[in-house]
Amino acid sequence: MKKWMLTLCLAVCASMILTACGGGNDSKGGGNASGSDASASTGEKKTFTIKATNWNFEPAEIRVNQGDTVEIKLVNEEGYHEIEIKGYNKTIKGDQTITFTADKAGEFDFICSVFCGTGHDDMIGKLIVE
Ligand SMILES: [Cu+2]
Repeated sequence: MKKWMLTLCLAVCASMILTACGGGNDSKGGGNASGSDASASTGEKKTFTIKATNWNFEPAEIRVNQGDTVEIKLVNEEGYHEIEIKGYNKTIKGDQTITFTADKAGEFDFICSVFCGTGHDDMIGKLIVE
């Protein structure tokens, strides 16, 4: 009988100590979160405005570094066009802005993804990530 009570007391005491310790570690961990800046600042932010007309993108080539945050705004100056960036699975609808991280290096075609007339197939640009 006495042994059983002693065991119970030890178990309760031990769990209280563990709980107290766990709480202390949690608050410490939260304070260290600001130390992760290095991984987020590997790239710069690059902003582009691409103007679409019948049937041309201007500029037709955009160049960024791998790891950059890329912001692209599509402005339809003539007609209605959308941009699909091949290999990045990104679509920019008319007069929309998208932001993504250029995490893959290479050359990626971007095309108009809505049929817009006779010159539709000529609407090809290139995103270069180096
Ligand atoms: Cu088109």
